[in-house]
Amino acid sequence: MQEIKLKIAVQKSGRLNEDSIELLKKCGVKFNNGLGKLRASAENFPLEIFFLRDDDIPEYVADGVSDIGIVGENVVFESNGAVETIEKLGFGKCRLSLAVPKNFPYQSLEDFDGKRVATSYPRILSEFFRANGVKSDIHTISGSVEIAPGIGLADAVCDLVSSGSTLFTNGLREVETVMQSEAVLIARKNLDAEALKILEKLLFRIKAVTQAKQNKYILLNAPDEKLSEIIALLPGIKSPTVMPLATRGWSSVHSVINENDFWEIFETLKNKGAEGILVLSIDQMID
Ligand code: PRT
Ligand code: ZN
Repeated sequence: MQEIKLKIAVQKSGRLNEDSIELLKKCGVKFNNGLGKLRASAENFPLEIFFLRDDDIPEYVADGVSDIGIVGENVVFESNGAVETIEKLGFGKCRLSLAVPKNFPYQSLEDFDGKRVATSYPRILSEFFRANGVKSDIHTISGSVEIAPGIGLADAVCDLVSSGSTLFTNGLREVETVMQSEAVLIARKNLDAEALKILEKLLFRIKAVTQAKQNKYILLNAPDEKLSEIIALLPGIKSPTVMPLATRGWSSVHSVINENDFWEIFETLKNKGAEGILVLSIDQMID
């Protein structure tokens, strides 16, 4: 009998391609993603990988060409594919925002009434305007949205933003956020039992990888008289590991810490006498 494989669609090339592949590889899935490949079969996991344009992924998943996929939430919301969002993946973060020419005296959403707004996200934008009682004229264009006001095609734009430099260099000012977005794992509704079983196995690994990314392994040397105060700053998963150093009066403390918290408590650790602080990345983390 042939082994059942779960089919996953990832972006063929573009902003999500590398992170999607890295995520699967960190999940221990081995496959050959050589240039120009349209599909690959994993060697050690029941997974078949399809490399597609991101815009097509929700529909391919909804239609059953693929079972699951990795794509930006913005693309999922814009498509009419009946898919479920299973997990946020923490990369490809951006926002879909409204922006106006720098000299536009913007005050509130009402200012978009009767204006021409260029976007590649007509579905999301019209829903946003409808919810906010704005009647604007949405112009759908598929690329280079940011140049539309400059060439007289529109009065404003609604586009994805990450650093903001594209808007800036085109003389535009971001004024409202329509949605926040990041890469997500999507799945077809009503997957059969066997596909679900593989998905659960993969999802368990994905969670271990995404959780690990947000955390760091921290090691430091602490003077024994400050140990309890230092430990209080480093709760760890259960509690930190404390081991005596060969030098009397000193201990080594090992713990796991949220990456953002580290910079918050780093000064306090130093002030309490912590020395030799090492912060290491974690590949996988299972509570
Ligand atoms: O070929 P294919 O259709 O697969 O790819 P694509 O060209 O349609 O998409 P791609 O690779 O550009 O983006 C894939 C996904 O990455 C998007 O759907 C988002 O979910 C996510 N993402 C994250 C972004 C950005 N950040 C982003 N900054 N997608 C696009 N941009 C563009 C934006 O459209 C604008 O042109 O980058 C420019 C703005 O960037 P800043 O840094 O100047 O603000
Ligand atoms: Zn695309």
